[in-house]
Amino acid sequence: MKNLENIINLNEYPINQTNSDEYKKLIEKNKKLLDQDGCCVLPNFIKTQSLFKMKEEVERNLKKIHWTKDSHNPYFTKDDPELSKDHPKRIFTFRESGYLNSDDLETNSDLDTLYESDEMLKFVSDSLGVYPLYKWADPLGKNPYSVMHEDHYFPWHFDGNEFTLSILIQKADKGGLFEYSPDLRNENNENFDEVTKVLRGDRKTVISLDLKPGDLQIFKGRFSMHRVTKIEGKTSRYIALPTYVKDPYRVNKPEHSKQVYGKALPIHFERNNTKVDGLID
Ligand SMILES: O=C(O)CCC(=O)C(=O)O
Ligand SMILES: [Fe+2]
Repeated sequence: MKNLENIINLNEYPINQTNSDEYKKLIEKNKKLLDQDGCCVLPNFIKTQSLFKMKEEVERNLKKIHWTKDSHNPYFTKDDPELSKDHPKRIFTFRESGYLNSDDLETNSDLDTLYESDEMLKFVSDSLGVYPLYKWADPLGKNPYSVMHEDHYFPWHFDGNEFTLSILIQKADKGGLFEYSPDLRNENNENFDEVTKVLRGDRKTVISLDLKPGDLQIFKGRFSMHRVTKIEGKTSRYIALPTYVKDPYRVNKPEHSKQVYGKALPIHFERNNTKVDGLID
């Protein structure tokens, strides 16, 4: 268990003692929240000293960040003029935000150590009740930092991977809230009508979270459409995004990777035809 005790608040969250009653209780609680709300938030999961190291890692590497100013539909696909104008694949919203991609993390970074640990994988798998669960093979998207400055906005979308953790590192003065519509689509139903409603501003199914630095959130990014509201004020928002998947081989589609992480690598083209779950992207 390499250094995990320096990163995670193991007293409160004994993810390294999977036979303990505390661990079992924790899993029960997470499962209940994930079933009820489509997400669970674990306050103070990350130790303050590690949070500080993560913040410094982001700030040391600001020059490597890939910035995007572009318009996206919720699936990160190209426009499809064959479809009617009000189809959600044709509803594009402007995004401005940046990523420190996973291949630009520092060696032995706390974020990498946490992500690569077997304890974390087991904990997420048990919390979701998904077996087997894998770390993502995508070299860019597997555990990046997302960085947003003043006025940046990350519009409604679905992720390419099934499950995402988020660890807020630095909070914006105002705005920068994570909002999601739980389980809006599933493997058998894209639910275009409801997706369109949320894109048009319907708030009926939307939950807004005011995460705190050090909180760990587990959510189902491929099924719950989500966004980050506009950043207000001078303080930038930093968040770490470790990801987990059902298929250890599949990676993002090249177009999705280009739109989100700024580039596509040979692996994205080589694995482009991997059978997926039937959802658009
Ligand atoms: O920054 C967040 O809270 C979520 C970011 C996100 O949805 C993504 O990077 O795909
Ligand atoms: Fe996302």
